[in-house]
Amino acid sequence: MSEAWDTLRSHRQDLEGISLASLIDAADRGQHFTHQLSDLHVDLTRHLATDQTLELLFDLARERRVEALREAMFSGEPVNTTEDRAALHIALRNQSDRPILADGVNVMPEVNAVLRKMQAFCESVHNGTWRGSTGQRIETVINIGIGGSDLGPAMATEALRPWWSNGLHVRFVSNVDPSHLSDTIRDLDPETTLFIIASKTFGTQETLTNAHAARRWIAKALGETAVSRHFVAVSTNADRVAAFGIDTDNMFEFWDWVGGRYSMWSAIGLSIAMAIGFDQFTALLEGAHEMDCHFRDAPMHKNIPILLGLLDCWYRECWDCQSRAVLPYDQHLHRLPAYLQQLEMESNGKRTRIDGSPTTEGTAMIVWGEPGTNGQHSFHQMLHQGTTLVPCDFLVAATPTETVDDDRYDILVANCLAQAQALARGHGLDNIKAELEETELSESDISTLAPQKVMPGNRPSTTFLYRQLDPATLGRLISLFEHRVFVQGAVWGIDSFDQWGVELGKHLATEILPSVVDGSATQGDATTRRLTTHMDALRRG
Ligand code: G6Q
Repeated sequence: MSEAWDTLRSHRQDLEGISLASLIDAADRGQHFTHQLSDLHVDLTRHLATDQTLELLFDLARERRVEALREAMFSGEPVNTTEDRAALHIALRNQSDRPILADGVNVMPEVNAVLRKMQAFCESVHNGTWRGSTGQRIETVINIGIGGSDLGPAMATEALRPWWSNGLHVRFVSNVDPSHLSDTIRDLDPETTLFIIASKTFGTQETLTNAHAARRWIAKALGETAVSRHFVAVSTNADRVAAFGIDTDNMFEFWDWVGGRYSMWSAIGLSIAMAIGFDQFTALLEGAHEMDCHFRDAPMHKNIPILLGLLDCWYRECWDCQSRAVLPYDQHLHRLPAYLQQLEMESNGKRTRIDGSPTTEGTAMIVWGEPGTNGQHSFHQMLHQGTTLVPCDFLVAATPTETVDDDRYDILVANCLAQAQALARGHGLDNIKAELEETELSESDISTLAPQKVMPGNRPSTTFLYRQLDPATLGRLISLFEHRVFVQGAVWGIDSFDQWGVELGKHLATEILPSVVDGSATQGDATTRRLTTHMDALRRG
């Protein structure tokens, strides 16, 4: 029972037939619907929401104790209740050095010590003090990790490609499909390649299997003794790192209070720091910290993560939106949708509340997307005219990260602005008919064609506009998305920091593996056994 939701549902009925165009055109629309943090401008004017909607959403946030839960997270309380852990990714970028307690202990000295160790290691690779076993300088770093130990660093290193320095190249291997590793190392020289094995548990099947394969590649070319110069680890589990054969002096630690998908700010970000240099990695942390302070301190009506999280819940519950599209008009953000898929869907794709009761509202929306303008020549048709309402996130920088000698970048920006406007305002039947009447078409052709061209409009979007996609801006953006997910989870009453839904599949894969290896088809249910039999027949040719 939720009084706030009941009121919001009936408010939604009142908005039936509302015109987004008229909302946008109101003189004071910018007042409560545009927000700024440093150079990050967030435009919410194209949302199906009025000032009253926002007030009712704030009532919902009060009812669900969003601000109190936020404080609990910042204070190191075990907000990951099902695992009895704090979720303190905010400590990893706490540039103020304010003490932050987990289990009553200030974590900042440890956090800062690991950052210093990462810095020293980055510098030693960059300046050639750290070399491969044959004395060659390291030219390529490969991060082997999966899920939270891959998606954040992979997204960020791609996003910050223009900041790559020191001549190092960074690549990522995540999939246990053997082709991922072999495609990644095919053109590389083992003598100049360094592997970072990134795994919180150091027990993940895919990562360890790939790590062993990489180790064989190094050992075959350079001998077993070379392993210590070509492998470092990022983990919370020193025993397993040592058992793999990596000297724990070359292990970068983090802690159980860092969730995998919230870990790119920890030593899991070593690959990012390797690519862009430690100073720029620090700028990334500073940007994130700035957003953390904003999220913690700003009142609800000015709080960007709170506003976005509440609007997400509004669309999910009151407009039956099943998905949200993430549309970066920024090629370097091409891994952002994949990163956000994990952040949002693994955090909030749940059906049970913290207290064990079933949720009564829909939870995580499906997050999907592609960079613009590519998506325009593909799925935007559905965004504009489909029967499903999909709120969209547009992201665009005012200036490109490279010098361009023509108008390609302005074309990109104009397309971004045009898409959001077209979604919101659409194109009505009367105008279309009037346009077609100027052509040679007959009246009957016009009456058939005109309805096909109608763009209903009223389709909501957020525009994130920033000066340039630099490390601090990326830090602000990603921290904003993390806190937006926190707000959604708080409203839905779920634990956003666990992921029990991934366990059954892992367990079954372990059970089924032996019968895939020997072709006996003895494991799994009838369909699995039938498929394993067919697989075996295909393998035998
Ligand atoms: C993230 C999840 C999950 C995790 C991977 C890798 O929040 O917990 O994606 O990051 O399963 O786990 P390891 O880092 O332990 O290898």
